[in-house]
Amino acid sequence: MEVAVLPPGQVPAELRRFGLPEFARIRPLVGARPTVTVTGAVRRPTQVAVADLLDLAARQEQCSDLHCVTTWSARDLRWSGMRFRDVHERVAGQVGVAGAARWVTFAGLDGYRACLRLDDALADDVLLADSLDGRRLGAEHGAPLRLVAPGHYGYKSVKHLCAIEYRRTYDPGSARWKAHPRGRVAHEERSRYLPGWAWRRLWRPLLPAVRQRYDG
Ligand SMILES: Nc1nc2c(c(=O)[nH]1)N[C@H]1C(S)=C(S)[C@@H](COP(=O)(O)O)O[C@H]1N2
Ligand SMILES: [Mo]
Repeated sequence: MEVAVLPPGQVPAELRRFGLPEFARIRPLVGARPTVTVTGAVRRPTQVAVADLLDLAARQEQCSDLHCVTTWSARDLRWSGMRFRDVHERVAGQVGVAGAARWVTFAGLDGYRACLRLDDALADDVLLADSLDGRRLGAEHGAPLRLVAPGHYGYKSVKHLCAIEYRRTYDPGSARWKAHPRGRVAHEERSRYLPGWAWRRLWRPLLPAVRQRYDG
């Protein structure tokens, strides 16, 4: 039997709703016609219905793992949705994204925000997903649409997506100083200031308390 190896410092877990503790009690209500606002370093900010966004490009199916900085990993999640790159290519000209935009912040209906370097967000495996394991994404895991960025720690994969903000500069977002600007799993970029292996030891003991806030 082939046993795939998890990235350094990660342990396998079931997928459960999780996030920053301060967002644990916010379960956004998704309206009948949800939209995504495209704004920031653009000439013509716009708002697109999620339904129209999903018609912009070919649907992609992807099986990937979700790695949280607090050291749990949920494996083999079957996402379906659009490549962010395909959406970007169709919308960027329309909104007039500034040539100097190097970063992109994704925001959720709960007010949560996370920023990716634009070139990282344009990778093949970065999706705007509306489906998980063959079912429409529920309130639990990010309805109506969530970002899936498997090469980056989970805090970059914003649930309940309602805004895409192109930026000239990095934006720490909701995780503030705890966020790493790139957050690449392969480089163990868990947080800033200390190496990844040091953050493992700091984040792991906090996991049970955060779990409890989400489960309770
Ligand atoms: N809108 C929103 N997105 C979010 C978060 C959040 O609190 N709010 N938490 C992030 C973190 S830290 C993780 S690990 C994943 C967890 O995804 P899950 O709830 O589907 O397990 O969502 C990410 N996206
Ligand atoms: Mo996380």
